[in-house]
Amino acid sequence: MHSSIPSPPTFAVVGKVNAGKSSVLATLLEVDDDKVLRISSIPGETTDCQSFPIAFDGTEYLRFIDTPGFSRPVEAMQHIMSLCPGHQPSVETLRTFVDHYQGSGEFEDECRLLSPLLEGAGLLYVIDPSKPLRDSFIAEMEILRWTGQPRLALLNSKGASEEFMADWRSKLGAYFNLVRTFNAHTARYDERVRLIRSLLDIDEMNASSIQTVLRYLEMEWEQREEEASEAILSFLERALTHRQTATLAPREMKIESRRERKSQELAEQYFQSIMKMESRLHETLLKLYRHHLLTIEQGTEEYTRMDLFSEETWQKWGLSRTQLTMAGGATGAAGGLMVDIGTGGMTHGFGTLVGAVGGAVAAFFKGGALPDLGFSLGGGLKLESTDGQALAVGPPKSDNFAWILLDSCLNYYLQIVSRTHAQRDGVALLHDGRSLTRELTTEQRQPLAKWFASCVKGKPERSIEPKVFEAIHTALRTLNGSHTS
Ligand SMILES: Nc1nc2c(ncn2[C@@H]2O[C@H](COP(=O)(O)OP(=O)(O)OP(=O)(O)O)[C@@H](O)[C@H]2O)c(=O)[nH]1
Ligand SMILES: [Mg+2]
Repeated sequence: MHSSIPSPPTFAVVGKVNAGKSSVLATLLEVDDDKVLRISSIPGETTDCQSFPIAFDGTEYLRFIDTPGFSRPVEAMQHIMSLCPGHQPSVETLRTFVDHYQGSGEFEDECRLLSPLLEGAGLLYVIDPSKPLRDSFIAEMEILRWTGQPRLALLNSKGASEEFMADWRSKLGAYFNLVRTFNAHTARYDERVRLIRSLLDIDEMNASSIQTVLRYLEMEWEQREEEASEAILSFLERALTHRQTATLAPREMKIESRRERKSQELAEQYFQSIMKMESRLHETLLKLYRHHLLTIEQGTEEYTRMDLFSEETWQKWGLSRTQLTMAGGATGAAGGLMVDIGTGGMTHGFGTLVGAVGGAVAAFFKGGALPDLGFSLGGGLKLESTDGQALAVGPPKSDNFAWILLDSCLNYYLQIVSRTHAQRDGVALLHDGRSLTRELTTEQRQPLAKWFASCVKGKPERSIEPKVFEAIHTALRTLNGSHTS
């Protein structure tokens, strides 16, 4: 016997060319780089076996191997059977077949994909059950059964058709120890973990390594959730305490049109600053979840029609009046951007509510050019003819501004963790219009409301920060399906 059990436990991903083998691995291992793991609609893209170790702290606990697909399974099966007339082929027959054809130019793909199996690797057989079950698949399954290795069949449906599913299921049971579904284009964290947990059922011998991997994966994922919560919390603090300031010369202050223009410029800069902060948060989240191809486009068509003053906006993206009241965050502020004059913006002593900034807010979410702002600086404005005065803008005086920001964080977070690494089209994510702050519980909202109010005043209340962190963390865990309450 020249077989040696590879260490660590190894699983080869096998199947027909173009079945989605590399895609399954890309999603499972969160690899979105074509240079590392190539995915292509052209069949025969993977031509060599490629190893993907799962290692923690320098120790490898598990290994996956991407293999070229079967290209001539029926002929290969016939050749293998001809090597042992009257008997069922064994692993030794397969070895003879590989030894014979390896390097010959014939059955190259079959030899390559069988090699790790002959060295003791278990196998994940990827099939697309939206395709009919043909003889060539039966040949593949026979050959794989002859390896005698632990075998898991993975249904990776590329199409919507369920027409052949029953056919597949009835056959697979005879050839594989276990059948699981795993969609490379939709599987999220919990499904990835479930797939690795399935390996326990087909390979009891390696239970301890597989358990270790599961423990590490869970720890690592929790760490990411915590880091993401921290990033969202600090974004919210930065955004809500932000004031855009400028100094106006006394003579400029006296001319109403200058003041208005300056205020308008400041409002624009204010929203641009918030957008930059939001964009940095997005970069952090994308990096945390190992997405290098994705980008996020701030704003959507929906937002262009959004008016921060309208009841409809509150109902769609913020909290309802009742929810705000229950959270303890309702002050009755109508909405609008505060322009403070003469105080540097840190107190609202001379504050004036700037009306009609719906357009600016819309543009903030859209990320495009800002429309004209209809500013009104009338009423309660005190001017002093000293050496120049500070003009400060932000944040909008509305109970819901903070909730809308949080909603946007949660919306993008959910989209990021829902995106699989096998999807290589590098799209720009858009806010999909789904409101998630509404799904928070009153217990989660209360500390948030209190803390938001303190941030807006420019004095974030540190004592409630742990509760705020917990609320955000629970929200992310809920979105990941790792927390249910
Ligand atoms: N819609 C959809 N397409 C998928 C899915 N999995 C794979 N594909 C597509 O199927 C094609 C082949 O995917 P690969 O992962 O390269 O398949 P493979 O089995 O590794 O192919 P070879 O290495 O050439 O044998 C690509 O165009 C993928 O985008 C899926 O779950 N859904
Ligand atoms: Mg491939």
